[in-house]
Amino acid sequence: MRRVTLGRLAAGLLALGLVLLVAGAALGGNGVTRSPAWSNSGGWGSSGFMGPGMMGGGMLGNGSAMGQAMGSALAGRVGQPISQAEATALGSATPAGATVDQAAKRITFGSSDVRFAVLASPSDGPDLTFRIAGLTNPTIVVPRGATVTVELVNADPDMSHNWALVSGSGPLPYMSMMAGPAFAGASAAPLGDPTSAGLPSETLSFTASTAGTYTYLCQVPGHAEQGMYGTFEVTGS
Ligand SMILES: [Cu+2]
Repeated sequence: MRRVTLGRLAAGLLALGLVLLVAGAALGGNGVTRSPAWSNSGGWGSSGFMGPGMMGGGMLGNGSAMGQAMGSALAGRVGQPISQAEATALGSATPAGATVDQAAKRITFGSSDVRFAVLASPSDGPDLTFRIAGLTNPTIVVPRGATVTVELVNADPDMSHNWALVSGSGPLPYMSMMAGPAFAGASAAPLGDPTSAGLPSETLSFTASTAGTYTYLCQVPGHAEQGMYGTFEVTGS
């Protein structure tokens, strides 16, 4: 597992900010800069990121354009590049200590050390989905208190993606996708397009401290709505 340095994360977030400014300007508005929620948003995935200005600018329903702009702007800036072969292997590997039920599309972890890799939208799979242990958007089950380490790889040739865990389950209303992570640390910075150096990867980790049903999803606008999400269960009491 690799760690993304704070410096790299900061660089990525700065680049994202530039993208948002450019996107806002391109739409003929200044939705990002005028959003008062930005200053108290606490992160790119919170309400400030998708303030009313952005929503009113035609972004809703046009997530691909946003994701593509972010993908090219962030290319080579966030995460550590890995080879296509390594990414492919990560996408199909059965995580240590996990039981994979192919038919039920369910991955159950028995121990409190949970580690798995996530391929975002691999080009040889359904568009705008996650691949984990060879499955598309599987349900992931972990015991309460587990330390969860996720390696995210952007396998999409021309689109930015991230991975975050939020409260609640089922198809989510658009705005609720922009909620903060369910647990501290349970969200990744958006990754850019793969480059000649490889596919960008980053690692996040969090403690699944409260039992319940959660949703993992991509927070790039429009992506979860189009199917880039799955169920995450924390069992126990
Ligand atoms: Cu995405």
